[in-house]
Formats: sequence, C-alpha cells, structure tokens
Amino acid sequence: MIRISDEIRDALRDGPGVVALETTLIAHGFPPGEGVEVGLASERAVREGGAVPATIGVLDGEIRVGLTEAELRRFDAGARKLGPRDIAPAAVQRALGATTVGGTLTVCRAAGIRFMATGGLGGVHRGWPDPPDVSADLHALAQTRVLVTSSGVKSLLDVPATSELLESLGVTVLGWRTDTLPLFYAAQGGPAVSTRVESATEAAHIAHAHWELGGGGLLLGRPPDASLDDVEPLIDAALAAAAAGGVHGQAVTPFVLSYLHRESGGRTLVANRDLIVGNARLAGEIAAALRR
Ligand code: PSU
Ligand code: MN
Repeated sequence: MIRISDEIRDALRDGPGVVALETTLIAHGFPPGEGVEVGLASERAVREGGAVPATIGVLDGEIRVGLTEAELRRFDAGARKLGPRDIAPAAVQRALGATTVGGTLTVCRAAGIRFMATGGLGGVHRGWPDPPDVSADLHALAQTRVLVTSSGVKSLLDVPATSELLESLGVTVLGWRTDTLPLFYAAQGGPAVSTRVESATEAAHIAHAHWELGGGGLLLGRPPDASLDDVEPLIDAALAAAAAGGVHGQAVTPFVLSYLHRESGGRTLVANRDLIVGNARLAGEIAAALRR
C-alpha cells in the first residue's frame, strides 16, 4: 500500500538525508495552479540544502512517498484533505488525497523519514472550546520521531495555547536563531521556544539526542525572511467572515488563507510561498547535517 520511490529508498538506506513535504498546502493552501509551483520550488530547495525531497500523497490506491511533477500536478482543490485518520480510507477507496502535516507525519513514521518541512503547523483554534477544534497535527507530532521545520504555528490559530499544548505533549520546540516562536507571517511577538539553536548541525544533534532518549517529535521555528507585521486585523476579518459563512472544520484553514491572499493584495501569498521554500531549504541542510 505504501510505495517509496527508488531514489528515496536509496537515500533512506545510505544516501543523503530525506525531507518529507506535504500535499495539503499544494492542493488547498494556494490558488489553483500556484500550489504546485510552491511544491516544486520546495523540492528544489530541499536538494539545494543537500537532501532528497519526499513529497507525500495518496494517488491511485497507493500511499506515495515521492511524486513526479506530472503526479504532483494532479493535486488540485478536488483532493481530499487527509489527516492521520483519513489516509487508509483514501488509499482503499482510491481517492486523490492530499496529506496535512499530521497525515504526512503518519506516513513518515511508516517510511522511516526523520525530517519534514512546511509553512505553519496546525494547532488550537481561537475561541477553544467553541469550536472544540485542535489540529491532529499536534498529536501526530508528539507521536512521531520527526523534526518539523516551519514558521511556527499558523497565526490564524491561538498560538500561545498551541505552544502550551506542545509543551504538555513533550514536543521540543526549537527557535532558529530566535528566542520566540515565529507567528507564521510575522517574525516577532510569539511565545518563547524551549531552546534557541544557531546552526543546522546543532538542530540535527538535538534531534538525534531526543530520539536516543525515546522522544518523539520536535518543531523548529524559522522566522519568515520578510516579516508582515500588519496582517492581524485582516486575520480577524477573515475569521469573522468564516464564522458568518458557516465555514468550519477542515475548511477553515483553506478559507482563511485564501481570504488573506485576496484581501492583502497577494502579500500574504508571496510571504507564505517564500517561508515554505526557505523552511524546505533549512530542513534539507539539517537532514544533510545529521548524515555527516
Ligand atoms: N502551511 C501552509 N499552508 C497550509 C498548511 C500548512 O503554509 O495550508 C496546512 C498543513 O497541511 C496543515 C494544515 O497540516 O494546513 C492545518 O489544517 P487544520 O488547521 O485544518 O488542521
Ligand atoms: Mn481542525
């Protein structure tokens, strides 16, 4: 049921490191056609970092680890959004399925992949417990021996509450040359990280030591290169529009991202793309550093 490409299988055995990439941001995080370009740019960035990219999704009845460009182009907005609980059903039913961070981590566990990159982790939605929505990304990260590089937690969420829950779950939260967790589009203003790191080698050594101890996931927060510090009012407006429109569950995050991309005149789209690609490059460097 799981099919790993030859290049990735070789790399996992004795080659350069491997970095997993998700397909939900490709299918649901960007306007039609643009997500694929972000996915392809992320793959190139992982290689520039010195590792092999492993983009993950469900296609033609298989859980695929490694997709060709033509296959990647099939992940459009019609794809199911797959969290950890949705992968087996999608494979058996031969659905086209795009994995979230949590879904991708579930496949990493089965395939033995130790690194992943994305834009922003899911987490505790604002207003919890109304709605009682906590992303399955958090539990998957706690249970999986993977270092996820992201620009923190998506700031449309309750980031301080998510940070508290990460601590409760035993997830090590590292800051890339920063003392605070990045706020996705914004570099500053987030809660404290548990440890600041200065180099890819240091991050790789901490991950390795954490796993030797029997630990699970780690999050590395890399601030966006260009910080957008004026989007908070737009996020409030987007969340209000989602509530007014009866948008809930899995549809909230894609709705809010596309609202922001539109209402910011494309500024959040550029920021989101650039931070994803930068995170992929850094994850590649860390995966390569662990090999050395
Ligand atoms: N990062 C981005 N854009 C995205 C996501 C991450 O820059 O669209 C996706 C990831 O797949 C993450 C998901 O797992 O958003 C979280 O969705 P939810 O809030 O429904 O758990
Ligand atoms: Mn959710």
